[in-house]
Amino acid sequence: MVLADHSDRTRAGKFYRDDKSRTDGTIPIINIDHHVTNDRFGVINIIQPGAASTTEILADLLAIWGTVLTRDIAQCLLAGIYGDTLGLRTESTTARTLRTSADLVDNGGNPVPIVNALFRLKSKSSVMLWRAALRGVQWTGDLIWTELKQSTFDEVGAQRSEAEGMVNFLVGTEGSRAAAILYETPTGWRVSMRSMTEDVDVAVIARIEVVDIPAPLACRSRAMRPPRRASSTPLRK
Ligand SMILES: [Mn+2]
Repeated sequence: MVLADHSDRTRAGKFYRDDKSRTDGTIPIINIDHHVTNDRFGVINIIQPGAASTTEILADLLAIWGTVLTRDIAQCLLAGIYGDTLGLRTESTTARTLRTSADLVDNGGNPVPIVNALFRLKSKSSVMLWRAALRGVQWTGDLIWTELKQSTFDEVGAQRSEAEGMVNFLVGTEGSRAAAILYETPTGWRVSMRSMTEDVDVAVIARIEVVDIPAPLACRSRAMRPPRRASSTPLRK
């Protein structure tokens, strides 16, 4: 079994939760990933933290294996790169990412439908959800944050996944050094955090990127505390 872009077994989500023996190694796992945090759970581990996306690694592997790139394969790999690099815009995007993307376009890949599907088209419920989130934006020091109540999701008929990208949108705000979105869940609050500045410990941020907070109100102020070094110095321009 090949698991791609899984930093650990639990990332297989429902497939992992429904039957943990599926990923316990009884079936040998080939683990292909680019997360620096990958815990090497496979019998074969192909981990390249320098790659901007796992599909960048897959493109190289397919070339090594002599696989003929069909238009469909090229399109899927290109979509993986665009998805993980927000359209070749993240810091993780390297010359290799751009060369691989160009090779995939040479093989019939087309960025236009990918950009439309991933970054342009959005549902009405998404827009209404974002409206609610932006109305509730607050600052705690250099931390910009907002919260989304379950009732808001219910009112606009939005899924949790429709709030994805909001934290990246907020972290691009001038004067912010970290951004957080608090989500109300049936069991408490869940926080998603991002930082764009180099002097905020990215590894710490990555570890707390998604944290479940069991008690609703008691822990909210704790969750809202900015990352340790985030409040000590002003934002570098
Ligand atoms: Mn990835």
